[in-house]
Amino acid sequence: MGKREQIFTYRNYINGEWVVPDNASVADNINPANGEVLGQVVQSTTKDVHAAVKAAKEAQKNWRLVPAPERGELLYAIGQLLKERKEHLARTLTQEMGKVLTEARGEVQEAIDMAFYMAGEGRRLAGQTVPAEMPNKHAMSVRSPVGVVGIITPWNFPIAIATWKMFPALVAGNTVVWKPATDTPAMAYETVKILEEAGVPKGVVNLVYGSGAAVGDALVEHPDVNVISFTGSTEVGKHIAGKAGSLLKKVSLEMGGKNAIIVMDDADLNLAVDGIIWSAFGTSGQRCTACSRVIVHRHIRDELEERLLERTKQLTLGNGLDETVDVGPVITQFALQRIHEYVKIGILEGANPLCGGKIANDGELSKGYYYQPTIFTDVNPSMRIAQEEIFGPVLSIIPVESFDEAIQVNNNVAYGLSSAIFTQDVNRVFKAMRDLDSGLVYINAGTIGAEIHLPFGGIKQTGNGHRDSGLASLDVFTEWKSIYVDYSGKLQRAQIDNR
Ligand code: UN1
Repeated sequence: MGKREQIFTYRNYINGEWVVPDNASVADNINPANGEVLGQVVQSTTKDVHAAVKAAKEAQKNWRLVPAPERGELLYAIGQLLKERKEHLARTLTQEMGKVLTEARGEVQEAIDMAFYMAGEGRRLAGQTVPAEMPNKHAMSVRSPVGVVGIITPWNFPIAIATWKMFPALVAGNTVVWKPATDTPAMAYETVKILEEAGVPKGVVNLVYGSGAAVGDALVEHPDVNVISFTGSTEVGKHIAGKAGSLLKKVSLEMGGKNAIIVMDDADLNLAVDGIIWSAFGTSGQRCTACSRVIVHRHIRDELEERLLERTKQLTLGNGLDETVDVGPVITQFALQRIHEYVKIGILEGANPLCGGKIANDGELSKGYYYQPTIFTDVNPSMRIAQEEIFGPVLSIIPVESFDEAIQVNNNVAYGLSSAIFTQDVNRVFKAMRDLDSGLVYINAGTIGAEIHLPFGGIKQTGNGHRDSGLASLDVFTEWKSIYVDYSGKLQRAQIDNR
């Protein structure tokens, strides 16, 4: 058998069957660490989307009637399988996405945590019982499933983000059509395999692929898809919001970030340096929560820069499967070029490169897509490198004179996902908690590492008012239904007979 024939093709999963679309074109699934072709992924068509939505709509008729604790039990079984396969999943994730193994394990852990968290929710899904205005009348509100949910997820957290959305959707009684990123089809395949093995009934979760807008648009525009939950770029999010808006369709969007860490003159500098290195260069800066700005008090700027420089120079680049590697590749050649363009922009803008600034292509690295961890100093807050999301290992240091200026610089960007401050001053802590304009705020910690049982998301161009994770995610996947039961045996006219 020739090598090509052995290559696995990642297929659609529709109504419980793994299917290849008619006349399917395929794209390669590439390991960004070394350019190796790991498999091929089908490019679904709008026809596949229609078949998937039809299956999901049909399956929802029964799924919504399965008692929620039973739906939760299925999530518990899924959690167990995820736990058993954690190492395999983490290795698969590192291979196709590039993040280092320790981080890949961490991401799979998020999926496990979400499964168990939402399994428990099957026994809650709490509504409210409240007094009615009239005698012999009962009033309550319950959470009702929305129906069919369209889930569109990115490559940077292929299992965590998908499960943040899928598990609350499922426990609430919805069925799902999932379109993962075509850069990470193996993780989508492994995830759906586990759901299948755990006994998720056919049609309850369906999988389609597609790069470009056609497949996503078909999902967003389909009249039987009741909610869209999307994580990805602000540009695509706006496109989806435009379409969904005119259809009056509920859409939950999690998009970009331009997250900062503020380091005040009273900070524990060792801790701050740890937090910055981890948040800026972890996942090669490819998190929407990544720190790409450090806002530092002038008094400690030199010392902080010196320490950051020393630590950054020690970081090793390479294949994330090697446990000694600190920073893996970025996702594609295109991403690598895009990051490098930003570095060139920074230099033209007059920022001062302290280290990095180049595509890393020594020896083995030349086979993959590696960028040197880069730090710019003397960055002015209005520069493009300090305003736009780069999504790579590029950090800008912005010196400030005061706490108030630090808060102002932090907030003066289009995004509002994650902010952090290092300080020992309790008054500053409380002011920062109040005044930092973002959905996530960290005190004496970096900007990454959100936990799954708290709401995740942001304000301004980062989101549109909804949240993933935590109980807040149930608001995306349920509709409130207010119910009145009048057991008086007569017509009671609210607001009239009792006034
Ligand atoms: C993302 O980058 O889109 O808080 C998600 C974090 C992770 C999730 C990041 N738990 O950094």
